[in-house]
Amino acid sequence: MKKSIIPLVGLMLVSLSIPALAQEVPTYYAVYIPDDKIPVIDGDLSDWEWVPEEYVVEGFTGHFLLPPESADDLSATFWFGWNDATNKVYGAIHVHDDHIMVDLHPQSPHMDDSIEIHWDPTECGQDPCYFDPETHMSNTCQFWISAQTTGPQWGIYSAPDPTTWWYTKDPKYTKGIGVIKGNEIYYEYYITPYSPISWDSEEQSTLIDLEPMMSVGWQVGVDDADPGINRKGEEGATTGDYWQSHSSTSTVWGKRPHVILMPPEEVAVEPASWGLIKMLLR
Ligand SMILES: [Ca+2]
Ligand SMILES: [Ca+2]
Ligand SMILES: [Ca+2]
Repeated sequence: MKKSIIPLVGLMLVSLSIPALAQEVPTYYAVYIPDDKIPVIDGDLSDWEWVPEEYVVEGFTGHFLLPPESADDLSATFWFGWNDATNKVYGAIHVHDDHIMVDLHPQSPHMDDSIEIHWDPTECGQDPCYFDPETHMSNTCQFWISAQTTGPQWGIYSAPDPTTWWYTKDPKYTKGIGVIKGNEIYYEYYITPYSPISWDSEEQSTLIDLEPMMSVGWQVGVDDADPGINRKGEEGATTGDYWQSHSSTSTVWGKRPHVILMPPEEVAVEPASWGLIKMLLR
């Protein structure tokens, strides 16, 4: 039974051998995606096979309602990237899950098998579920991607219907998808960064210009619903309340991890140089 949770930055921390970093908010590195390698958002993750292994993150860190019982219960691999010309961040997640449960909560997909992306382009630290009721503005967003087969697979909590909202209905801004194949779910997405972002219109939103070495707030949580047990760990659940595992880094670290947007020339950067990069950013 595998209960150990591999820190997302484990590879880099081991490489650096600096114990003090283990208690800090994690830092991830978004690989620079060349113009000819922009991924197609379709659930086929072969677009990401070129990414150097230093940028591929396996396992979870952070808080769980109930930790996965084993790698078969829930395990995941994460890819992060960005491109300057498109001014978008891209991501992919491969989740293995022993019981795939979708379509039970079309209005609350986090209670089914799904992922949640917290995105804070200016690292303001605001609650990602919050839109100001008067200004209709938010500085951060919490996106969800589900693999449900009915209804939308992509939206933002506390925001308008994703099928009608200007930001989520038009793929020029953002897109996400989850594709189920047996016991695997393949998620893929991109985000155009606005902060603040307006409930009402693009004109009232502020586009963030992504630049090399920029630090943004970004995390991915994975939700697992399995039959027979609910989120409180109670056996014999017979209703739709099967949500039981959720990995979330913000709870344990106090705030969202940093993601550094790597410059194009650093695609093949050696792990030994991560320490220098971290020092330059302090
Ligand atoms: Ca793809
Ligand atoms: Ca499971
Ligand atoms: Ca599940």
